[in-house]
Amino acid sequence: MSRVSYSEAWRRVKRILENCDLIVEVIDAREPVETRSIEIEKLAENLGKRVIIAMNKCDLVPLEVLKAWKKILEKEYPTVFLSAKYRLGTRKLIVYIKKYAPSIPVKVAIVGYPNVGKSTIINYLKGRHVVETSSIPGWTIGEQLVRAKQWLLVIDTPGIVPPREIRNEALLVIKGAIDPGKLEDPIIPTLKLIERILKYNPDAFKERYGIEERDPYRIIELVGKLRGCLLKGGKVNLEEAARKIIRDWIEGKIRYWVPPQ
Ligand SMILES: Nc1nc2c(ncn2[C@@H]2O[C@H](COP(=O)(O)OP(=O)(O)OP(=O)(O)O)[C@@H](O)[C@H]2O)c(=O)[nH]1
Ligand SMILES: [Mg+2]
Repeated sequence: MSRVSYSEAWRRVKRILENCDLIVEVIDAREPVETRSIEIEKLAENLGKRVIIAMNKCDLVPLEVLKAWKKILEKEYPTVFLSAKYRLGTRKLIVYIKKYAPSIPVKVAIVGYPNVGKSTIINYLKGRHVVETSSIPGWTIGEQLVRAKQWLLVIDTPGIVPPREIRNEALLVIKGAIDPGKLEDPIIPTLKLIERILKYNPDAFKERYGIEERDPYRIIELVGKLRGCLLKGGKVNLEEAARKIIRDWIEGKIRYWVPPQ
């Protein structure tokens, strides 16, 4: 579980969506489909509010892949790609906010799954550090209203997970939406994550850890050995090694992205 329960986070975000003028849905450019929130989009539609999709963390994905995704997503919503961390493509987001705002000044809700970079985007829009960010998913608990510009109010929100996914830890790991420190049994979700990473980048573990191995279980063992995740007696602490792999993926240290089919 995150520091705020998923159902409470969802309730808060719902209220914010009801009270804003425009919605920026932030997704992770590495996993655009998995980190899109259909629930948010449906609610926005019911409320008659416009949505802009912001594909963040674009520094981790090649340009041609980003362009291909943008083309697909734009069939449904105006889409920008950016790297809030490295301040790439961020001007385009401001241009789109201005373009799609029903009126100016505008109140924009920044929403999405945990850890996609909502708070980092807020800080970028403000031009300095005003909200807390963290590599631990589920960091932001409460909403925070920030006057980013004279004409632009932005609301930071807690990351949300739809109720039907709350118990699917393997899926949440793939979405980067759960704190690996909170997983009771990280092994099975990590095996699934490794399978997915290898599917899209067979060399990912070689690039990160120098491991040629392709068997997911052996990969956890080898990462544990290499990184000194050991139990008394010298056996590998598989849980610790698995958490390490999840953290590395969340932080973009294991390279993979999903191209459009
Ligand atoms: N590589 C990369 N990392 C980013 C980018 N934007 C944010 N991050 C990192 O992603 C992590 C999560 O960022 P936050 O802004 O805290 O994410 P959030 O969506 O507010 O997360 P919650 O509050 O947990 O819902 C942090 O470690 C950021 O430094 C980006 O454009 N590129
Ligand atoms: Mg946040």
